[in-house]
Amino acid sequence: MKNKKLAIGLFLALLAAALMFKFYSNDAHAQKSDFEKMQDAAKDYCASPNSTDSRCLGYFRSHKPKNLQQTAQEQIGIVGEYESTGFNPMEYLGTWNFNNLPPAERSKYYKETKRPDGSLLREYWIHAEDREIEIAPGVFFPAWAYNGQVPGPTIRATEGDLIRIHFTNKGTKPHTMHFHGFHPSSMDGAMTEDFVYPGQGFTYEFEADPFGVHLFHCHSVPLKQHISKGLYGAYIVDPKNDTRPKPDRELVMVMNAFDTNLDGENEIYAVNTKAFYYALNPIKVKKDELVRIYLINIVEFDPVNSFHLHATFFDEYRTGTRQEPNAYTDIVSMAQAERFILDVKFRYPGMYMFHAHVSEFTELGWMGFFEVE
Ligand SMILES: [Cu+2]
Repeated sequence: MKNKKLAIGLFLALLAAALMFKFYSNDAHAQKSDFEKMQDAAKDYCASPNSTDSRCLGYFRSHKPKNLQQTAQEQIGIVGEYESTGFNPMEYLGTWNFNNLPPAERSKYYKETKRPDGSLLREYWIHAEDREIEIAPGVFFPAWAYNGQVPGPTIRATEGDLIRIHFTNKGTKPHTMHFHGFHPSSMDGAMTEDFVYPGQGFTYEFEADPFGVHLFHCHSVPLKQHISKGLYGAYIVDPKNDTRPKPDRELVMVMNAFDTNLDGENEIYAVNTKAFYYALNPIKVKKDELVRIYLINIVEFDPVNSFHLHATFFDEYRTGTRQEPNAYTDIVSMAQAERFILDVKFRYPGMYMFHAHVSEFTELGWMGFFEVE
């Protein structure tokens, strides 16, 4: 298992190093938009044993490979491509209340009913299940998942709405849904008497309050296992009287990680589950548009995670519970379950990296790009 962990680490570190090296060495504030060229170059990086790049020599000395990248991939059977089916991190960014589904399909999971005071009753049908998910190209993880996806479906309401969740447990362990926000103790989903056993269900109901970026997660025990296996999701509450600037784009980003060999440490890190997904598929935004990021850290086992964005600064709204930003910065550090709203504008077109400033996490998958047009 140790070898496998090392091999996965080596491969992911190489991919990160390749992408980062190429990105920095291209002088390329002029060429940054040429993502394909960068990808090609990254593919060749350290691929030749004749390379004189000092960053490659150490690897060649210790591995003597015919082709380092290929060898690293062969060792663990990674072929470098994600399966096209299943969870789509690009779609997840802008999906809440099942708005990615056609109306007939959507109505199976989500329903809005107007209430006398003008607010909405928002009903959700959520279940827990055991599901194998892809977390790096060709690397699968036996997850526990809300509606079969990690993170679970994003729930979004306006302050004062009534939320009703019809939860059923189709998995093999007792699970719950525990929401951050105001609610009575009977809706807390955290005590042993709140556990929903396999085959059973429970209806959670509470008012959406306070506004901000929150989360929900399973609160069954052992808690770290139920969270790290994938039972969590974003819960966004918009202010009733919203005085903030209106965003042109909204993106949900959940920083997560996976303990693939169950040793109590993570082997793969990501934003929205798939390692390096947004490095391989940059997020396209427009210059000067206001991009609002709902950022959540749900990484288990590591006390601190961070989010750093290149070449710009952003307004930071801590927990999103005030309408005035509390900082103007280019990095946030987050303990587990902390969340922030980040309002970002890019001044120049080009390719901009975002990543954990904890370098180990970056090398193990937590790195992506914005492609600004
Ligand atoms: Cu659980």
